[in-house]
Amino acid sequence: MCKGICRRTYRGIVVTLCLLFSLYVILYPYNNTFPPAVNCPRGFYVKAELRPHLQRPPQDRAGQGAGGSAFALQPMSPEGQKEKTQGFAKSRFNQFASDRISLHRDLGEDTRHPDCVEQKFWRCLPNTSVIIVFHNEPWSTLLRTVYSVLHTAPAALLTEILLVDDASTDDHLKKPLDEYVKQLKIVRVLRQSKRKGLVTARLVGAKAAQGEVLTFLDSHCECFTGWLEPLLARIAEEPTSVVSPRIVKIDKDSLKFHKPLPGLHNYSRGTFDWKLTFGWDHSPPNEKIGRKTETDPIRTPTFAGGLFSVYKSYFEHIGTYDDQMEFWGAENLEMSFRVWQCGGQLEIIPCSVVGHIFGSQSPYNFPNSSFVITRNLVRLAEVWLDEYKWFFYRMDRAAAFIFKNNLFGDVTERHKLRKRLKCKSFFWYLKNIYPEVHVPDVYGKLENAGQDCCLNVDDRKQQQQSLQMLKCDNTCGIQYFQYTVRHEVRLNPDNQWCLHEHPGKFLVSFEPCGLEGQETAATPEQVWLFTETNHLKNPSSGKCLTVAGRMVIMSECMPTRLSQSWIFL
Ligand code: UD2
Ligand code: MN
Repeated sequence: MCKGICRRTYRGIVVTLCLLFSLYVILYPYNNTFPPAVNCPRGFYVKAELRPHLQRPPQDRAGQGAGGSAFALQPMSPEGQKEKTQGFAKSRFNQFASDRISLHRDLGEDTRHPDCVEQKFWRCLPNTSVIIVFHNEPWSTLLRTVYSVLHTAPAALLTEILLVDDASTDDHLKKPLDEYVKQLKIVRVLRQSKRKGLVTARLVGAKAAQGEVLTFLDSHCECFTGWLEPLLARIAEEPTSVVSPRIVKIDKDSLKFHKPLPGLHNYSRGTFDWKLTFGWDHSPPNEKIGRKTETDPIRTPTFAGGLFSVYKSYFEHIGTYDDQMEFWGAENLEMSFRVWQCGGQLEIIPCSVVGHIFGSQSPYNFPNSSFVITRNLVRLAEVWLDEYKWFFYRMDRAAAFIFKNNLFGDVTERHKLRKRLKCKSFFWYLKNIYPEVHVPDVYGKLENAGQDCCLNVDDRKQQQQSLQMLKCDNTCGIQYFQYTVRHEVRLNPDNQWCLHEHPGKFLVSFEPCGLEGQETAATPEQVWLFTETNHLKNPSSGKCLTVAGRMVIMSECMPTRLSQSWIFL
């Protein structure tokens, strides 16, 4: 009898295994891509299914800029020269040339990596709205952007193109534009009545969009063959991804489109410095970042911010934008830090190539432009940078001024968002997403917000009684301190002395630093956190550094107490 049971069990196991194996074989194709959507018909899109909305009209191969080539210089009449100079002054790129290049120019043969050219896509890609915001963009660059989408994006995946006008004043962008786009069917113009900047303009577009995915482009782009499918495929596979194409240069002087060079496949990624300026560097070697094929995404610490795709629902989930940021600047870093810190990922998709005209400088004249940009940066620093914001304020005096005088507006809603999404710290971001970053030491005076006084140490005897508050003029001792990545407040210039709490005694003094090796944590009595309310708090005792007359003591932390509010300047 036992034998019979064993045989039956054995047969059962074999049958189950066979069943599992057949299921695996049937479902295998999906395993390699992304979790199949419920009604995902099997198989790949065939070419005919990815036909664009509009076929490109036949192009004159010898025409100006044809195939993405440079505008050829010709002898110029004085009027031509004048037009060119004026165009440059207004748009910061060669508008004269752009106006003479076909709005439909094709970009020649597909020079992407062969793996990109051959890449196939499962019939499950989400559709997208393309959102293009603009302010006083020349007609030719705006329309070439629109046509390049219509000529390349598969009609089946392109829900609409939304052009959002950030209160342009140029006449051609008013009625003539409305009239012109009527014939393009899926193109709509939306308008902000008041000039508020690209953030709110993009939000107008995002709100109106009907596609599952939002794809943002600047108003002077040209899309290369096959740019859209890899973006959509990646977010279908990883719905918390925010993906950028590989952005190539369209030359501001000649309008030459810099196609990917065959055989040259080193990629850039986005970075930043402590002035919070966006920059590019080379992505680490493939082996180091676990890239196995040329179609794999490249993780990027930050992104340029103008060209990207994201699920509409994820864009909303992750807090869209900080809508108090005005005009231009900083929204790209804000979104980069937010996406990473709050559980998403930011990637560049190398098979997706889009060209962009990098003008000689931002052409927008808005009142107080440098103040506005810095204020936007302070908003992001206050929300996402934790104690690392002091690096920024040390580097940028204007930012420090805006911070100190509370001119950056209210960021409570953004803090609430950070809390609601349970976002990680900036320290986590640097350690895990951008470990190559250079972290400088912050050094400077420690000014108390309640009075115009600085922490001062008598340099003759570095002891408790010599720690006091004096005028911030360096006349009676040392007023320079260093705030280290390990959260110590060190005394410059010899650096061997650390601000030290004496637990249970309300006393604080400078004592020899406990931290020896780079890997160890600092002594608990010497750890100081700069809190959101600008308190210097010792986490082990929970007390805060407090000014009492000319003395400095430890006392219970009270959020609104100015005598506990410190500024590192
Ligand atoms: C980069 C981004 C840009 C944006 C900016 C920081 C790329 C290629 N470009 O600078 O998208 O993230 O960094 O803010 O990633 N615009 C308005 N209203 C304004 C100003 C600009 O609608 O007040 C439009 C403008 O017409 C353009 C877009 O916003 O379509 C971006 O402006 P840009 O092209 O001057 O920015 P860019 O490329 O120098
Ligand atoms: Mn741009």
